[in-house]
Amino acid sequence: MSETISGGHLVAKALKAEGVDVIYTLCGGHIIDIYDGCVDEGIEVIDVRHEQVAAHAADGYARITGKPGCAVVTAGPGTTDAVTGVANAFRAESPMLLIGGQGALSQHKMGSLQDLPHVDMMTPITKFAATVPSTERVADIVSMAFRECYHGAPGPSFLEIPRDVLDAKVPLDKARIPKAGQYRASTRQQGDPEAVERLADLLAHAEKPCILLGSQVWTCRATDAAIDFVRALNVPAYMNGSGRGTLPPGDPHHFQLSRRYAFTNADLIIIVGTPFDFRMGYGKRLSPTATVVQIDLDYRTVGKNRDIDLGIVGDAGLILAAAAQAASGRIENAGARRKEWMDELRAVETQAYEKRLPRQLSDARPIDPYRLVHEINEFLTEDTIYIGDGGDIVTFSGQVVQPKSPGHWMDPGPLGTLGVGMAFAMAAKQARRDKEVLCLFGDGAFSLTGWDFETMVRFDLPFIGVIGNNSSMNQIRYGQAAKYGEDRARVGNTLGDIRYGDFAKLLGGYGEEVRDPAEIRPALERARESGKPSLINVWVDPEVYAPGTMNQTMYK
Ligand SMILES: Cc1ncc(C[n+]2csc(CCOP(=O)(O)OP(=O)(O)O)c2C)c(N)n1
Ligand SMILES: [Mg+2]
Repeated sequence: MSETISGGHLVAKALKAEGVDVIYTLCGGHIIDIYDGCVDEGIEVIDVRHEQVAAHAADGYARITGKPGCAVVTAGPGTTDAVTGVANAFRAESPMLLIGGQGALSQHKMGSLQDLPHVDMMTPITKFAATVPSTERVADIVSMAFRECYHGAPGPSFLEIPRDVLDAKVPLDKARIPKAGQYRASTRQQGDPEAVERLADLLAHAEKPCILLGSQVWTCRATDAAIDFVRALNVPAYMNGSGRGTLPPGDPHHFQLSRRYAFTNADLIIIVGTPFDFRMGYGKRLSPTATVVQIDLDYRTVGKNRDIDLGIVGDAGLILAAAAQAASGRIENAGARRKEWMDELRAVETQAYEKRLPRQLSDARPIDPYRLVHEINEFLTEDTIYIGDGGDIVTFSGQVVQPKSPGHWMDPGPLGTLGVGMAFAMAAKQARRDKEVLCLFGDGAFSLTGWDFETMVRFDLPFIGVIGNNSSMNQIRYGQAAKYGEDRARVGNTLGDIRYGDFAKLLGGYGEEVRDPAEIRPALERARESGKPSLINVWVDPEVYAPGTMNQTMYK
């Protein structure tokens, strides 16, 4: 008799071929054969408390490792619970595969347990969604889904595997099992060489250039190319999303607080790997007279919402390196020529910083959120991965916290999903045991997925959790107060006064309550020392709001 293999074991072989060494999951009878396959292939199984967390963790794993992440959930509610995680990965351009169970094909449309039209549900929020029709094709279709994750800007794929397809055993020689490194090619594109030449030309003539290094700079692992580019051509750089940390704070080309000034006054603006979405005011905040260049992995993003002077589709690293090379020799004395512009921006930057500094150092009680995010910024090391998960408190941190290394900043991305924090911390710590992980939560955001703190304890994944606790969904409350008046501002946004430090202890972690600003730093140090998953619950002033919240920029 020839050797046989089941569908679940074929899934595990396909994951192994892709280099995936962990799946995030919440169990169900439809999917257990995949676990059995993972045991054979040496793939770790991390079981979480909510499928949303499994999907966010797969997204986070992809961001941290550069490999696709994988979450495995059961049919019906398991899959619907994971929708938010897939949707977040879709908007954030994060390559992950969600595998959902499904009722047996032999019971198709008969009303089997947890039967739902998963593929229809997932199609609009994935790059590829399909049913696996036969056991022989399981590994083949998993590898197809991974190929599709890398079409243009990366994104998620979804597969549902009916229970009988997954559990059946087929002769090994009948199954197609793609071999590692032999079923998909690099999708890195160099960009149209003529367009790169034009960019070099624009750079040679610009007096006041600036560049925005967006998330794709990290996705493309283009950090070195971006650094070489800004240094060789003397271009001030702003960073957003996962692009934060490309240059370390203190670097002469690292700018942050003068972004609006630069976008208003520059003569050449180069936007790399970030769409003209709400975070960019749909492109309206860029000077109408500036020459605008947009570089992106996805042709659909280039020129969307705002006209551009030059668009280049392709890999950020290859394009920046080629443009720097083409411009070198053509730019005479870029350093001296742009010194005045750089000085001008630095002055704006310094003024904005000094204006805010007293707030950052405030001894006020209740604690000024600026003080909390200032303390966190001071506490971060080059090896701390920073995660933000919340509303107003995270808006504060976006202004003040500066990651010290590339790839050390994680936020949900343009879906603005509360609840990513625990999952991102889980993926980051699991993939990079050598790193410290710090997550700042709003108390509202924390409570969406906070039970997975227990998973962090169970898998011994120490991290420093900080809760900016204002007993409110403050970012929303601000808008309600502004629109309906203070007497109606408290509807639907008030949370209990929860001692989350005690919650951490209950679940086996380290916890503290902090009400004195002078105690923030020592508490953070003790959390670091504890070597445990921790929650430092910092009671911040609920009556102050971040400028970004007060401008309600996210709705504009
Ligand atoms: C999943 C999800 N639900 C709802 C929202 C809408 N929302 C945006 S900010 C916010 C308040 C968050 O409260 P918290 O995390 O406590 O942060 P705070 O604003 O109080 O600092 C809410 C509910 C969202 N972004 N994501
Ligand atoms: Mg809150």
